[in-house]
Amino acid sequence: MAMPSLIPQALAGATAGFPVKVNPKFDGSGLDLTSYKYVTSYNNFYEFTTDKGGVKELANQGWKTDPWTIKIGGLVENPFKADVNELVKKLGGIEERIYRFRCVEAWSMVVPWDGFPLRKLIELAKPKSSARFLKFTTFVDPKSAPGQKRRTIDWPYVEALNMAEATNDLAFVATGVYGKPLPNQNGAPIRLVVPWKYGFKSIKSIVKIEFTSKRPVNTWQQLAPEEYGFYANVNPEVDHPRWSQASERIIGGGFSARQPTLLFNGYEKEVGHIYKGVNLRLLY
Ligand SMILES: Nc1nc2c(c(=O)[nH]1)N[C@H]1C(S)=C(S)[C@@H](COP(=O)(O)O)O[C@H]1N2
Ligand SMILES: [Mo]
Repeated sequence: MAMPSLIPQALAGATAGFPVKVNPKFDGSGLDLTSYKYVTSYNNFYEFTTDKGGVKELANQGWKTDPWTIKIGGLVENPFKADVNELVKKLGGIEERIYRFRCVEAWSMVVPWDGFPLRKLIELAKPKSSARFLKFTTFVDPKSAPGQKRRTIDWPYVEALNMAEATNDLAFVATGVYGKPLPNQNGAPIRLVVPWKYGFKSIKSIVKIEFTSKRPVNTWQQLAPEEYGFYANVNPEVDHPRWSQASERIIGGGFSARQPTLLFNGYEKEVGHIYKGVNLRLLY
């Protein structure tokens, strides 16, 4: 008999679209996957705690991520609200993509995400010509998320992309990981994944996406503008004021496993054109 999961299934995120097939364009050839155990137990999710090893437990003590409504609005022809499962069905399902993932704290993973390209959701919303940015907002619920009882961040956590970034084929919305619905600690039931940018851009547990004409101020930029910018593109040549970004620790790779960090986290071919003529040192 199979061991029952310690996490009640009722608390898991959106189940629509599984089982899922790997998109052959992003099949992870040449990459070593980070194990499911590390992906789901070494987490940054300040709504719960700043202790990476403690998020999993705190995010699974009754916080409900199903059902979950996401609201799309702002400068669009077609504003809408949808349950995440309904949204997945409306967009024609999900696929799996294996991406590198690089945190600004100089550690990295390789993760098989399940979800859909952000572009599909943008096409459904039909942005007006005045829309230049997408602003993403996380839930606020201090009863379920004890980290929100503390003023570490001016809640809710927000992030943003410009339109060229958001419509790039790599920009992905995940509802799962490793072929299963997203566990709460990974940002159930719906999160962003922007693999050429530092991990903090990949905002978790999204409740609202707004199309705006002005550039929104993202949470980490607001907290420490000299350390974290709007773009946050992975760049080994631009160090964080307090540490080098030239290399990264490979999570689950064993003691002292490191590798050089790549410009745009190895996705220069796909996204380099967006930043032609941009001073990446000034716009970090
Ligand atoms: N809402 C929210 N989203 C968030 C964060 C957070 O604290 N709150 N942390 C970010 C950071 S710093 C990283 S590295 C990734 C971590 O994602 P993971 O736990 O799935 O690896 O989530 C990002 N998204
Ligand atoms: Mo991060």
